[in-house]
Amino acid sequence: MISSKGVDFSKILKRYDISLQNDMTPEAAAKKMLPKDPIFKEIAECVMYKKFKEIGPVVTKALKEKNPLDIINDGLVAGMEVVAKLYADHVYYLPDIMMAAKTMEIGIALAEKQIPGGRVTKGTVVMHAAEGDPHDIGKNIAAVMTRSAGYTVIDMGRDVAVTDFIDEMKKTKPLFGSGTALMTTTMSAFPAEAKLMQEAGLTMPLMACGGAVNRDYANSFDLGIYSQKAPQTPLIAQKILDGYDWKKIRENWDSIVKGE
Ligand code: B12
Repeated sequence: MISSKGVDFSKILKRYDISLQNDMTPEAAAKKMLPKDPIFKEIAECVMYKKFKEIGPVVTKALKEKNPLDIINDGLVAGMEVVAKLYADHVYYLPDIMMAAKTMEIGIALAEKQIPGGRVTKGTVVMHAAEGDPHDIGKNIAAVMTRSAGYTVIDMGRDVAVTDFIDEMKKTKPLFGSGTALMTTTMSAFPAEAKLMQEAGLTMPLMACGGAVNRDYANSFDLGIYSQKAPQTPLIAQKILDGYDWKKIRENWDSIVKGE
């Protein structure tokens, strides 16, 4: 009878073509990119190694010592950054990403419950991921941060039709709207939305975000402003509350985000 005893599966289930192309391994990426703080490191490791059964207890334990927003940014998001790097280097595949994202989301849900505030709202923000775009992890993080900074967030989800976003903006008249695009094929939703907003007489800024977008692109159409990272959003939102319009935000962008 054939026995699998003693077989080293790591050599069989190995993409030798990829191994030849680069030296990147999860362990090498972890060494380079994982946070040094042991509590954040343990959280980030759960995400990068897709330990979705362990993340709950690990985050619950961490919440006794660390601030929930730091747990999200320095632990959960840090782990997801390693995953994105491994995906870019063809070490991880789509199923890995989906499991890692799920692990991160379990952690975010737990940390979010411990964020104080949220009773008094400073204003409403409408968020969405662009039409055709399924990437919503960054948007979800931005929504958590914006809520925790005291704003009401209407999160329209992902793959939101341009017309649905405009209808929501007309109905809610928020402080500003934000959109996320991680694909070059979906980022053109933002200038289209900005044009429709103007036709509807809406003048609030439209924050264009996500990996496909950069500051030049966001500044290339009227109403467009940029936010590179989720933690920058509350700083920009505060300026909108202070009366800054989209032009003034653009002019003062560097000083507003203060290296965040
Ligand atoms: C996770 C992921 C997926 C997941 C998405 C799960 C989900 N629910 O989001 C799944 C597996 C579904 C997926 C699918 C696809 N993906 Co994908 N995916 C990724 C990946 C690896 C990571 C993205 C991510 O979540 N990063 C972590 C988060 C935290 O980062 P982030 O979104 O950039 O957010 C940060 C900032 O951008 C910003 N931000 C983001 N949104 C917002 C919003 C606001 C308001 C603010 C202030 C800030 C902000 O703040 C965050 C950090 O602070 C990227 C690679 C990469 N390096 O980015 C590819 C990537 C985006 N995917 C890509 C592609 C091509 C696809 C597919 C088309 C693949 C395929 N062939 O099927 C499909 C989409 C099919 C479809 N149309 O339905 C390409 C896009 C290429 C391009 N330029 O167009 C990328 C870049 C990979 C690559 N290098 O080719 N993907």
